[in-house]
Amino acid sequence: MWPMTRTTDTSAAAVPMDALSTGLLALLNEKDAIVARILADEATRQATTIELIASENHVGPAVMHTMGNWMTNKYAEGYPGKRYYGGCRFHDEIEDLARTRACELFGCRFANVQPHSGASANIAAYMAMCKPGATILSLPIKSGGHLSHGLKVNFSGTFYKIVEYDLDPKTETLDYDAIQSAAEACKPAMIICGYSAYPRVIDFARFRKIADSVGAYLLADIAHIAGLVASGVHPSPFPHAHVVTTTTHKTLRGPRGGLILSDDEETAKKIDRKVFPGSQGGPLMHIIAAKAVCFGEALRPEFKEYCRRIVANAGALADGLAEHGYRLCSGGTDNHLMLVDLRPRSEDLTGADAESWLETAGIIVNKNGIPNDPRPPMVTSGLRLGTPAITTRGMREPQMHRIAGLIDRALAAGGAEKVACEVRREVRALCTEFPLPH
Ligand code: DSN
Repeated sequence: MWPMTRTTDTSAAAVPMDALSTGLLALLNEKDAIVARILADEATRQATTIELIASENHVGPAVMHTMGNWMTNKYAEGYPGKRYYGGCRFHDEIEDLARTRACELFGCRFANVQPHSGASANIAAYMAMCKPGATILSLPIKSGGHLSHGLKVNFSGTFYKIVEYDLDPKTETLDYDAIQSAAEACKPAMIICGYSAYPRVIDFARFRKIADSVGAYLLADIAHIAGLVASGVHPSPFPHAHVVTTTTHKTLRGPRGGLILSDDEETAKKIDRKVFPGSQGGPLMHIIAAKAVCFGEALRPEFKEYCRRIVANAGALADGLAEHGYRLCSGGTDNHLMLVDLRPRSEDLTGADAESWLETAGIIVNKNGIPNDPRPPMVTSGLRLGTPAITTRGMREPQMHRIAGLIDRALAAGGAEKVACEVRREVRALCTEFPLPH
């Protein structure tokens, strides 16, 4: 069995840990005890809390430990076979492997695995598809879009003319007819679909029709749903999108990083040039190695089952919360996340309070604006919850109903310490029953 490591958080349960992690902490204890202590505390925090942030996950030991490898020592600017540095033979091999696996996983012809993040992927993809100042049609962050889809203070809002489409205010879902009209009115160079807080299926084919009708490119940012797309649990943006961007660390359960996919050779060439030298220097080859491991894991049949369970768990958690009187925006969820309107349970309850009270109880969430939220983004009337991380722990529908009950108990108590401690104890017990991958 794995050795048990007790950290400086003496209130925490002993945390099951794989041998390499235990070895790392022992090494760091000798070389840098301060960092060792901080990392051990974080490992304990993750092991003993319920992670419901929709964009987070727990990587397995293979991905985790591949991130710290020899390839971090190397500059490999350029691409396989065309590098600006010597000594890149194995970097070529690993990058080719990652690209090939990514293409197999997403059913496309070209992959650029070098973007450091989802935002970096978007920067390069926008540069490849649009000239500065071009019009981009996208969903604003307040309605579920991402900051790199056009927020004024972001590069996207600075260098492009952003026109917004919005959700249908009644159904809180995408209104494709309205998007068509918006596209006809503004004639964008590019339309962005794919979101950070949208709980429903995206009709990529419909988006492509809209894009074609006005001569626009279609970019699908599938950062949140990448795992679901790869496993066929959500429809694929291919062959509809001209370019697809994603992160690798959400439902895909890989290292923190970005990825750009495409099907057309000319587009792929433009994208490669805009990643390097357009917007990045040396690729993080150690992370690209971990991306290859992640794609290899996602190609296995058990990953498909994992993604099916993510969605089933999200449905069960949403049902559980609805039974306790919370309102699910759009009426529920089809994917890994849900937006919870707290007001029907208690008019005064804000997302900020809920986030803080739940953290005290060991349940980690993020406050999130709901469509047409009257409260500002740092307060909000809602929470965004997701099930990728708790599904990784092996939790199933019965645990989702239990977690919905724990959330309600902590929130109904208005942050009262006694109740938070009781819930915290139950959270610890659940976490012990369903340990992190090790
Ligand atoms: N910040 C991420 C999220 O939480 O959805 C998106 O990049």
